[in-house]
Amino acid sequence: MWKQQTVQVIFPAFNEEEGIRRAITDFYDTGFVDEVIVVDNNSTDGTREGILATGATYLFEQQPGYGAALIRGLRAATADIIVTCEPDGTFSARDLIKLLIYSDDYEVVFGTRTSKAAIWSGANMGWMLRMGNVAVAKLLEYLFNGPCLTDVGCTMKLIRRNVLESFVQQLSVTGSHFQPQFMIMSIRASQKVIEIPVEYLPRTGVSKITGKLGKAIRLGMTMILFILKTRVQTLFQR
Ligand SMILES: Nc1nc2c(ncn2[C@@H]2O[C@H](COP(=O)(O)OP(=O)(O)OP(=O)(O)O)[C@@H](O)[C@H]2O)c(=O)[nH]1
Ligand SMILES: [Mg+2]
Repeated sequence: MWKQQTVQVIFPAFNEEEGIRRAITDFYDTGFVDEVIVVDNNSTDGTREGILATGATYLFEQQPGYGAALIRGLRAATADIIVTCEPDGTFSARDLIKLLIYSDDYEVVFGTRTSKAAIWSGANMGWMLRMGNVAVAKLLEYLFNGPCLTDVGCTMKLIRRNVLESFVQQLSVTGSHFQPQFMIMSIRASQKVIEIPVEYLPRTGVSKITGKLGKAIRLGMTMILFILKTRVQTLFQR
């Protein structure tokens, strides 16, 4: 609960047995979280058992993909304030408080993992990944007249339910380039969007998306094409 408003945290999880329990308890331990919802995306390790051993709500999404898991969780959300994050040890539950403080004045708060001082030693945010994220974020910012943006891959975000409800059924990107669609829809749905730095830590468990540079570059290109295509589509919508 944050100032009489309910708070839910959503985790997408694909084979995250190493970090899942700790991530769930860390968020509950902040004292502000009413419910952690974990969307298990066909995990074949002990993720399911890990979730069930905690007080978190277990959801299952059969369609593979980072976006598919997040969309399932976002559509199930009922709280006043909804926070998305990852249960892989890369985010700090303490940062929830930073997002909540901003939620007093903003409807949507994006985290950014590219602030140099907040990147921990050993975190997967080397120069290439950092600059790539900033560059693609700037493209999105300029084409959609957004707030200052420096990250297109950060899962740690906060959104108020009234804003989320205005576009949640239109979310369609089930793959790893889900975040640009979420960001574009948020910017188009609300004037009160802001990005703030969050801590970025080394991962526990195995990386599924940006752990390999080749994969990260391919994802960056997919995001650029998605942003350009969406901008062209919006020209015809007005
Ligand atoms: N790749 C992938 N991730 C999924 C899927 N379903 C849920 N996830 C979760 O989505 C989150 C993002 O995947 P990560 O492997 O952490 O990718 P990343 O955050 O880009 O990179 P690292 O954290 O550095 O490994 C994790 O919490 C995954 O467990 C899926 O089908 N595919
Ligand atoms: Mg991750």
